[in-house]
Amino acid sequence: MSEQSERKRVILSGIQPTGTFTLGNYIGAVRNWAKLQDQFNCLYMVADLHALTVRQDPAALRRNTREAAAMLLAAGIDPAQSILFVQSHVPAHTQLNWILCCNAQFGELSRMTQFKDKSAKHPDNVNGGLFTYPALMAADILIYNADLVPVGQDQTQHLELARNVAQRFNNAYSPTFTLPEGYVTKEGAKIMSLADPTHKMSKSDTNVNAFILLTDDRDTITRKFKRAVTDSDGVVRYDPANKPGVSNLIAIYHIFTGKSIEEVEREFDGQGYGVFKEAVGAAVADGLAPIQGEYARILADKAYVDGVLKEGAAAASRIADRMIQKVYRKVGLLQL
Ligand code: ATP
Ligand code: LTN
Repeated sequence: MSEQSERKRVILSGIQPTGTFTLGNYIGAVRNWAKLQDQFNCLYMVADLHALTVRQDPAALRRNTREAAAMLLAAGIDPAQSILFVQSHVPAHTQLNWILCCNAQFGELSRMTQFKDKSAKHPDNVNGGLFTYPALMAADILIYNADLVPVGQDQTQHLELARNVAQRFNNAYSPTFTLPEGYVTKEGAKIMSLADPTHKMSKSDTNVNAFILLTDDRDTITRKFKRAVTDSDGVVRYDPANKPGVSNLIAIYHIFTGKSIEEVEREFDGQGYGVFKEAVGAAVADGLAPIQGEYARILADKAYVDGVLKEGAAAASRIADRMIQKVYRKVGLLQL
């Protein structure tokens, strides 16, 4: 077997500590991360620098960062198998960010829909970091030569940009970066808001009824699903184009119960939305309960969480520092 085929492929992904994780984050991204640990060399990161592209309260950001790490551990990321770290603890990411900013074009950055959406949402703070956000994300990925990046559908445009920048760099200098592929699962790649099922569920939504947080208790989960916006035809049928609210709930129920879409439709045939919503709430509450238990236990031991992050940062830095030296040399920065 050649050395190349023996090398375990590398996975990197990140999540912003902009608040408590939602069901969308869990289904679209985090749920898959633990499953990939046996098969791949995994690096998982709390993207605190990316969070700064939107104004953050310093104390809340610090708290959210530790809580995000604890939640990732609760969701099954095993520090004995994977490298778990905080983005700002590995300075090579920001070093590579600058090099990639100089290789990313204004035009391609201008086309990013997340930039357009977030600019519209925060018109008073359309900052440079928001604009170059994808270059830092490309740095996160390319610095480890990641092969696969498990994310939700909303991040595929950023991944495409990372590939383009990597390719451009490789052509301009010499082969340096692996071109990363997205790993977007078909199911649940985009969980929709419970208040407006034409928009994705987002943890920074100002309407708390729009999302389920992974820390929501059973009553809150039940209540939020009961209030979820559906439609008036009263039939539990999967049809995302015409019945986005009901289809979103079917997708969630399917993921938490393992029942196929057809089975779900049959199960609630002839029953009203009330019964269906109740069942979705119960399935989600049951599914999240073990994670919530673990989360409380892990978060109570701050020293443990911080210790994991410290070791993670050291392990990630060993890889990233080597790569940034190589890149600096290739672009012609003087080495002493
Ligand atoms: P924010 O509201 O602060 O922009 P967010 O909820 O969109 O945050 P991110 O930290 O940007 O969350 O995303 C973390 C991961 O979760 C990414 O891989 C993203 O694709 C995925 N993700 C976010 N929202 C959803 C969703 N509604 N459905 C599926 N995946 C999602
Ligand atoms: N932009 C991502 C978070 C993120 C990320 C990454 C994801 C930052 N760096 C690298 C994958 C790989 C988001 O979810 N909003």
